[in-house]
Amino acid sequence: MAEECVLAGFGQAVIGPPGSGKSTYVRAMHALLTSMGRKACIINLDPAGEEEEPGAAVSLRELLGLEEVMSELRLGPNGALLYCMEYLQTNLDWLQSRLQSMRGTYFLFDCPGQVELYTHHPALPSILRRLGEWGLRLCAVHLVDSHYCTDPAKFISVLCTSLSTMLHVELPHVNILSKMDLIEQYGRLAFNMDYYTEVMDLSYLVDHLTSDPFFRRHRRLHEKLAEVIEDYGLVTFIPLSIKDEQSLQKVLSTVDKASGFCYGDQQRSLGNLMSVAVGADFHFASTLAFQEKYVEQEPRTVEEENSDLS
Ligand SMILES: Nc1nc2c(ncn2[C@@H]2O[C@H](COP(=O)(O)OP(=O)(O)O)[C@@H](O)[C@H]2O)c(=O)[nH]1
Ligand SMILES: [Mg+2]
Repeated sequence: MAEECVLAGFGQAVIGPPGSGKSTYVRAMHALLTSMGRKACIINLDPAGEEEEPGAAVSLRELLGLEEVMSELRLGPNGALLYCMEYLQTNLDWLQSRLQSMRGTYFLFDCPGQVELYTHHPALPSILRRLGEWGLRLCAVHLVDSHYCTDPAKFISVLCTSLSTMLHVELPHVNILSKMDLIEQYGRLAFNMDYYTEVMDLSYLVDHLTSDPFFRRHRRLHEKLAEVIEDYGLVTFIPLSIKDEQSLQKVLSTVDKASGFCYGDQQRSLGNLMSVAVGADFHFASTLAFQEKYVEQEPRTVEEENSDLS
């Protein structure tokens, strides 16, 4: 089998800082996909934590554990985690053979929470790139705790991290504000929620921030940071509460558009492609039909495609 086809399929790389809700999201997304009849599995790439991720089909800990790396190489938790990712990067044949046995499944990668992996360390992007070369079309799902919306200075730093993550990871990308059910408990917001999710005119945020005497002398710095974020124009967020299935479905349909899943196989699913192109809301029955088609890998004739459209 040609190397580029060994893993033909789709999936999500779930990334973000520690505690942002990645593992919770992965479990909830797995349950949602399963309830919709879409075959999915969890791949735990986080070697940290005391307990094994429940429901993970594959875990990096089968290859090596954080604790043994810490004790054998005398590294702290952060250094040991980076070592684990570099070890995985040089032993990707292990991951390939584990994933190959589940070919056609939708993969949910639960990634570690070290921010340097997403902003400048080369291991994770290199691993994700390799997965792409094997034919796996991934979307990065980047979770950020919505708590940061309550503080303008923290929100600007979240925008900067999200932007550098998008540029570093180099995948179709969906940013999420997680734990939205807690937003009222977190405190009063200076602007309405759309302002934060759509990342509207940041001069208001800078004005609000510099009304605080402590930040006033750093106004120019914040203006410049806001300018960089606005010039790229890449960062927006989708609000998510794990208890609200509708918000999870909204995330899934955005991810499916970003990764191309909703278009189906580009050569075959003309129907899906056109329904997305005309803005028709994507319905999940067609993704299930696509998955079945995709797994059986049967080429379809033009007549069959046309009958899909009628
Ligand atoms: N209220 C609420 N708690 C959440 C939500 N998502 C995650 N959590 C909690 O946040 C904590 C950290 O979540 P976890 O998935 O372990 O984060 P990870 O370190 O990014 O994998 C856990 O206690 C979760 O129960 C959410 O949408 N709402
Ligand atoms: Mg986790």
